[in-house]
Amino acid sequence: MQKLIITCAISGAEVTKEHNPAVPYTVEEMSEQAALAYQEGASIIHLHARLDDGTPTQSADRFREIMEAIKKRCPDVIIQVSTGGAVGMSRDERLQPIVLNPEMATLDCGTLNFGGDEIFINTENDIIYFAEALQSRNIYKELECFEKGHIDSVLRLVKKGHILPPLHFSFVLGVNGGMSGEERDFLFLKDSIPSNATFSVAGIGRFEFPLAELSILHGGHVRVGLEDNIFIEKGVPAASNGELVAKVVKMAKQANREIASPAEARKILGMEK
Ligand code: KMH
Ligand code: ZN
Repeated sequence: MQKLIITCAISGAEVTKEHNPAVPYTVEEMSEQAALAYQEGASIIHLHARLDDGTPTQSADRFREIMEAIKKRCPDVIIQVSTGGAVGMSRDERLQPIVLNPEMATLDCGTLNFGGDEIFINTENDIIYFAEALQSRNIYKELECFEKGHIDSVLRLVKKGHILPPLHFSFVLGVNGGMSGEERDFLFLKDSIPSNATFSVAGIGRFEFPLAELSILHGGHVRVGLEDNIFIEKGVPAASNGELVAKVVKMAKQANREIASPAEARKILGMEK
């Protein structure tokens, strides 16, 4: 089996310090949380930017500051910029950080309810627009799929030539409004992608660790982090992103799965240009 690539989603756009005080907002906090995750075994940092008061922003200047601070502490880590941003942002607002030519970025592959009145909009034309923007800059895409229909959309757009390989999927399961994160959901998605594609799984809330375990056993990769889940175990807030990563590393060891370094992750995902 391939070595395990661990992504850490350190902050997100929705979770706040009221949920867990370790959620980073400032440049210093972002780089500190990224370093803790990296030291424990994360090779990819999934990055949203926030202002010092926690407001989500897609400002390229803010991303630049955070990325430079992270690279100072962990020079070889892969930074995966979010182009999802926060619900309600326009296409071009969301795409701002790609002017920095990050190594990797997310490509959200369909619309879904996001709880309450929120809708995270990704129309077919949005997906094509984002794919072309990333591909024209040679930025590696992680295909974020929140349900099976999103995978089908990707495969249609691959056939039409809008989305180019390599295909690396992220199944984000357990969002309030998206597909649940039970074992059968995971197996259905895993079996729905081409056999030469790679995938990672991000379980939201209580699905984080059960899905991590399944992905480890089935040859997939794993994303954890405070964006997705704020507890290290039921009712116990995680002290840091590092603690969440360390728990996955322990699970991987028990399953005899080695952890990929950033260089190994680049090879596994076919990122070398
Ligand atoms: N914050 C969500 C609305 C991504 O990073 O690409 C979107 C999101 C997905 O987190
Ligand atoms: Zn995100």
